[in-house]
Amino acid sequence: MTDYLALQKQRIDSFLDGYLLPETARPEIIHKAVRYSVFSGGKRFRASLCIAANDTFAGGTESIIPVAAGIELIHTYSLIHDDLPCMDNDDLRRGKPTSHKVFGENIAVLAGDALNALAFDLVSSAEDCRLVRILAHAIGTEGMIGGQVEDIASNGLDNLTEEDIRYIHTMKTAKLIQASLEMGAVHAGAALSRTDIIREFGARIGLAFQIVDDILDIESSDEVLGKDVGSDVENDKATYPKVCGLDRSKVFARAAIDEAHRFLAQLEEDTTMLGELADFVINRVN
Ligand code: GRG
Repeated sequence: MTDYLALQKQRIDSFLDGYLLPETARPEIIHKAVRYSVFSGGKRFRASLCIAANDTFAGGTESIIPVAAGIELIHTYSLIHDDLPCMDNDDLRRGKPTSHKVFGENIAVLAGDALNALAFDLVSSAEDCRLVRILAHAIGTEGMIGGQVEDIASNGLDNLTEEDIRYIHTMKTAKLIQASLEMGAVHAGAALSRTDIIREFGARIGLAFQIVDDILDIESSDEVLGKDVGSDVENDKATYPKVCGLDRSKVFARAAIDEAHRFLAQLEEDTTMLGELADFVINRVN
């Protein structure tokens, strides 16, 4: 699995290197900031899901790469904005100083905004407005932004229910992961009945991904994670371990991955890679 992720990362990074303007383009600071965050690391997990879903139904078409790269630009945008002083106020991301620490808050905001615009440029280049709409819905008020709003409002609260935390994680994280898979399947021309199964699969692995993120914030180290471990606890963030305890959080993550596998089993296509990506979610260390 790590080989597969490394290969997709290389394809995405090499495409983005050619697509993004050079650091010397005017105004230099914004192009430096965009490149700094895009090439600061990252597993390219969402892009890999998009490619794997596409390949499950269509078999290796290169035209998925701009679409998958666009999704990674949205993800990078969300990380830059999530780290801002007005959000989580984090100093470290992917083992490096966060964008606002290097370029200042104003440029970090604009770098995120620029990545959003560039992402839609890339996704729309596939000339299929269904892809644009799936992405727009996933990151709007009924998706990532909605989740982030509730996440912020939940800081410091002690009366969150399991339903609340499931909602926040589904919106904040799972929607983009689900959209990555759906976009891959739609691009490949998968039948609606197949795309529906992929959406159900994506919802489960997306939820598990954020639960595992919460767990790693407690059990990992700064070196392995590339960010400040324990910051969720320190900032009294809404997390699964806070609401359900560490052991039950692990049970919920496992159950979500098991459910995801049950959805995959409904497909007739070869789903080996999607299954391995689901297992990666629960086994990952960073
Ligand atoms: C960009 C639409 C938009 C909204 C901004 C800030 C914000 C609203 C939303 C934050 C969403 C967020 C940061 C969720 C966290 C998701 C998460 C688990 C990130 C880490 O993902 P990895 O592990 O990171 O895939 P790498 O570094 O590997 O790319």
